[in-house]
Amino acid sequence: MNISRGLLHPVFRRFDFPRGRSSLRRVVSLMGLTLGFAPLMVGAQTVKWDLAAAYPATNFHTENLVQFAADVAKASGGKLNITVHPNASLFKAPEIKRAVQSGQSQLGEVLLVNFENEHPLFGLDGVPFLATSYAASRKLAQVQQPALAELLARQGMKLLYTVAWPPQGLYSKRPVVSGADLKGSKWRAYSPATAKIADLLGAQPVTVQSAELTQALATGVVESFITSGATGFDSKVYEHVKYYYDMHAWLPKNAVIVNTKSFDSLDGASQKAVLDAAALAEQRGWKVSEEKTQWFVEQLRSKGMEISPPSARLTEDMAKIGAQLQVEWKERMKKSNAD
Ligand code: PCA
Repeated sequence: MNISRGLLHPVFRRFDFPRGRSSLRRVVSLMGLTLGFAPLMVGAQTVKWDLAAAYPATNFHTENLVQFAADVAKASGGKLNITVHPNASLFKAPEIKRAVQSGQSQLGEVLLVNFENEHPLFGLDGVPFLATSYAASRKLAQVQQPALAELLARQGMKLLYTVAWPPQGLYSKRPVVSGADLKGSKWRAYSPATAKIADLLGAQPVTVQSAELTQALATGVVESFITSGATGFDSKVYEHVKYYYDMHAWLPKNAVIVNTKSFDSLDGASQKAVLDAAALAEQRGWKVSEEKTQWFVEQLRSKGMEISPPSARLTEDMAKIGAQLQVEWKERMKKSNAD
């Protein structure tokens, strides 16, 4: 628990506290005991939490997190102070979930599909062509929510909210008319499923997190990939990539999670502040995601990219791959239910 010096009783402020939290706490509790100020101290505590995020500060998910933190601060009367750490500055994207689980960061935002190898449920919204519109994606999210919350609860975390990324399309340095055009291409993957797609296309997958995508393009490590218009825009991919095929292949979700012990340690009013702010953030996030989808694509066009729907041949080739991944996902899910 952090004790904010600014909130201490004026009597304490005159003292020069030794550095370090534990010694500070010792001094404060000693003084509280001696002077009988203990109840005052409890009321004056500010809880400080970190929220590890993987996307840039200007990304719409991150802006939503910052608003969420501001709502929590306000509703808790300044008692719960959340600092959002964007762009994988606190933990790298694939490490955030474990950091929250272990309490190294009380809160985190994760890309669910990153954890598909741990449990197929995490990969559901990354199954190609299963849910390709916002309406379908919201339905899928509702179906997925209880099982996801339960799975995370078993791991010591609480699911606060999820928000979809805009629909995923194909970026390529070279024109792509059919799946065969991607053979041998250096393909950026962000999840097990996107790596599998590369394998099925005969491309060469390399896993690169969003925070490193710009650099991977600049150094020629990557030539093609699937992601949203949002990440294409955030990562200025138009500086290196010419073609975008608006495939609407799936809408993966970010989930905001909190360490259960941290959450349980809050007083009731602060818990309510977190849950209320989370419900608002979920609504706001989905709305902004949908509203900005076309805007992102227009930005790519205005920066010189050629935007087009996939050809009939490419659609067919990708549909085949999607069908295979759907079958494999179901098999893995059956197996995990049997375990
Ligand atoms: N952007 C993230 C995940 C999905 C998306 O649209 C990324 O490319 O890493």
